[in-house]
Amino acid sequence: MASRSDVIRMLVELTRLTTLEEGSPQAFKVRAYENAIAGIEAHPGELSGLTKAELTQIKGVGSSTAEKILELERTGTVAKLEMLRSEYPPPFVEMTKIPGLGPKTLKMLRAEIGIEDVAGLKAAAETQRLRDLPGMGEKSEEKILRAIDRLGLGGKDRRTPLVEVMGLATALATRLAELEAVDRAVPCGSLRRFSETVGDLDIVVSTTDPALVSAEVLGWAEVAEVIGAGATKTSFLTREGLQVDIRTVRPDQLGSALLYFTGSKTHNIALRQRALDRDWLLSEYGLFEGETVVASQAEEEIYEALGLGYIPPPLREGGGEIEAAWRGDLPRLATREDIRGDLHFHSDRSGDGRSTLEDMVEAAIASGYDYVAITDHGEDLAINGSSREEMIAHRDRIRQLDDRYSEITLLFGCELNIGPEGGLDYDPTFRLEFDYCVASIHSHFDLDRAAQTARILTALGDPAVNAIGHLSGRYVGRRPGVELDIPVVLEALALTGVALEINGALDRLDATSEVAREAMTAGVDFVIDTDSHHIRDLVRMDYGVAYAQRGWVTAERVVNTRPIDVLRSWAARRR
Ligand code: DGT
Ligand code: CA
Ligand code: CA
Ligand code: ZN
Repeated sequence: MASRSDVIRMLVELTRLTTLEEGSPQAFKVRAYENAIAGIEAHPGELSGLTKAELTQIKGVGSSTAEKILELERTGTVAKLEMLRSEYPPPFVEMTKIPGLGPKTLKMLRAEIGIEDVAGLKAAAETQRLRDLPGMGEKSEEKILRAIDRLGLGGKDRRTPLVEVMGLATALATRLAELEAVDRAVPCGSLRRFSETVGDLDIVVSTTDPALVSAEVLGWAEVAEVIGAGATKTSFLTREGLQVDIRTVRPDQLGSALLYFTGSKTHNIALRQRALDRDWLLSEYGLFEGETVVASQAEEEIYEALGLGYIPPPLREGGGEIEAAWRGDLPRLATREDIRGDLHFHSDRSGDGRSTLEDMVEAAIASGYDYVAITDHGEDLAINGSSREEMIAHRDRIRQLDDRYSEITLLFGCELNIGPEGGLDYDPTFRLEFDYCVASIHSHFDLDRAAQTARILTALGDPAVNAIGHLSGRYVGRRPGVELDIPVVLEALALTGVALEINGALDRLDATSEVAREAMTAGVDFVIDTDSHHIRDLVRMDYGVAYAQRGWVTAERVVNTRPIDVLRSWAARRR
């Protein structure tokens, strides 16, 4: 039986492959699938069991999409999708990540010189076989090679951005946890440590029936190729080439297994050494003194037996966390419970916003927030931005809603756009009318380090600016961030009290955890927020918090852990 998420996954894949087939994301069929996805997401309830007539009642769902949903329901697959998959296998689709290679170019490369994957493309660029093709030149060859290198698509040890793995990890773990014989199923490894890319996905399952788990896994639609199926470990590759390792353990050994398979390797080795110092042995099966189990059930018990406080997974990178735990001065990290509001939040006032102001505010209330700053884009961001007049009208709506909802305080905010020389939207006086502003870079990513640094310094000097959004502007696995003189930027942030944003969007996670840790030392304040453009984006707060922990960010330094009055006077202090 096809669940809502199966249907959406099918449509998302159809959208992607049809874009290739039709040669454009604007093609009629592509738009039709996108509209169907939007309609189904907005439609409450299951789709299973609906008739064709009922399905086409859903906004955006046409007759041909309805038939595909029914086909998926009936046969577990869709012929059209299977056809597109064989025409465009994952190695071919992967090339779409390279900037400048649109569907038309990819099809041309395939037709002219038989390019099927990144390796073939790289070889063709290196041997100068691209430059004479239509629309290509020497420059294109250089750009393609640079992009392959930068995106890490070239080598053996290529990694997958967290954003491409999180949904799958959650879905698989949930599916496993629902099995009768399974106690818990937890994604571990680099994903649990919240590394922005993962080499492979590790899921630890505590169960009394490992054979059943293995049989279940081998029946999944996600399994494109089985790598191994043993007594305690089943490994497979997905169609996208991601390796998934599912490990089963006895329920009483869950703690030691979680600890071991979460890593990092460096952290594990240091822990094992501490055990050895006491003549104990630590393995994935437990902490042992000879034959006797000292601890194995829960991670906390193992840390405690070793004389350490509990170390949250994002800290387990061998960056001094064990020493800190031993001294008893692990930082009081920011947690999701500490967060009182979101300060980077779009409505459909922004051209790229996807939910109405009312829906966004209600979602914020449902998240238990005390306050939220509505930060739609400033006027400089072309079609996504709002003119001064539009902003004034928007402010009136925000104030009205603020009166209507007593449970939350709405701040009238803006995401200001940082220009190439640090200029900001509107004029200095109008900017001061906002209760709160985050300022971010959205263009001119190619400027040199000195110019980028100067641009940020100019922007944060403006008294309307409360925070710098997604500092480097990177997209993990797609676009490297701008180059900055980080110590200089951090010093300026500390001096002005402008907060450094940790953006919870999984493809951003920016500022990076390395920069965040330096910023902690430099005395910088933080804001952890979601940059939500749709009500489903609010979940990013969990991600932002986990990633901030990876940078050792403490609750006390995060401005949106503070009560509204404190937050408000902080935000207004330079206005
Ligand atoms: P990845 O997959 O490259 O993003 O990184 P991880 O950390 O997920 O590494 P992975 O998948 O090779 O192994 C998962 C965990 O298993 C790892 O974090 C720690 C543990 N582990 C793997 N190999 C070793 C080892 O040789 N010694 C120790 N002590 N632990 C290991
Ligand atoms: Ca892994
Ligand atoms: Ca692994
Ligand atoms: Zn934004």
